[in-house]
Amino acid sequence: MEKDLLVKSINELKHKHNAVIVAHNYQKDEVQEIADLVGDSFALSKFCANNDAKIIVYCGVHFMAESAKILAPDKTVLLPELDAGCPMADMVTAEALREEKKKYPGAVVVCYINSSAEVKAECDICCTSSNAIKVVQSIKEKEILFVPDKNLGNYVSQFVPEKKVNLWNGFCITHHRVKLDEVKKIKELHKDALLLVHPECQPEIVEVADYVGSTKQIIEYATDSDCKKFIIGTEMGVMYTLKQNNPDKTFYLMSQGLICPNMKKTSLESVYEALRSMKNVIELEEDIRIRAKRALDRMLEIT
Ligand code: CIZ
Ligand code: SF4
Repeated sequence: MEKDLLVKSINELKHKHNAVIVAHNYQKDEVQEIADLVGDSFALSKFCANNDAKIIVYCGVHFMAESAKILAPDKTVLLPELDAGCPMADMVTAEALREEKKKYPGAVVVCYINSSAEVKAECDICCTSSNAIKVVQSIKEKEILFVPDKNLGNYVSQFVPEKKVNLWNGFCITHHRVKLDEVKKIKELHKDALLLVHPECQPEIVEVADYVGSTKQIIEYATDSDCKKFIIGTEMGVMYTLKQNNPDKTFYLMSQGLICPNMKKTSLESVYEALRSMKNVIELEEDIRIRAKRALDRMLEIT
């Protein structure tokens, strides 16, 4: 089907079924274009929970659609590409985490939102890359087990030097593969640009950044800044909103490797197909959902 016709058909189906389409900041441009809301995983989940739609088409990866289902259990959540997963989230399973927890009795278990509902159900408190520092600072206990992102965990541990932060050995393959050499080169090439990076990058990259933040924070920082040039150290999908919001500014991607293949699986065709067939429904066991929601609710209490 031609793009215009596809977009028209998607919109017709959306109205017919009382559906909304949400797209993560890392989705393809054409998917972001048709979404009712573009944002980070937590903003999208909250939006899903707080509107009247019956059907949510979640353009993102599996753990994100699960987060929407955790917060909006009465809605039908569709993931257009059911095998769009997050390799980092897959680096920890509930079973492996139960074993690891035995080594750290008394430690508060913090899980990055990039984790499955089953893993969240094993944790005390959840965090996003926007609020991870606040979350670890809110913890009274002296010891933390942080899963699954060792880079984000390492970054936030600097803000709680009085605590022992044990890290799970997980990472985002997309952010982790960026090398310091290429970052130095692009900085050299654009000396007047600010370097904004995601905390999923390796520590030596975070160290040379002018600003460290989540997708939302990077977009807000660049939009509010008086500077006109930025090197962007997160997945290339954020370029869409950055350019949209700031036509007078220039953005360079920190590395051409900053592309998440799972995020790019969703297409207009798969969105159309999800709405047409009502397939790819996200289901969660109620017990898991309630325990996972507890970790999300505890995060909400302090942010
Ligand atoms: O929580 C999200 O959406 C992710 C994975 C990244 C971010 O920085 O927004
Ligand atoms: Fe997972 Fe990294 Fe892709 Fe985000 S960019 S979904 S953390 S693999």
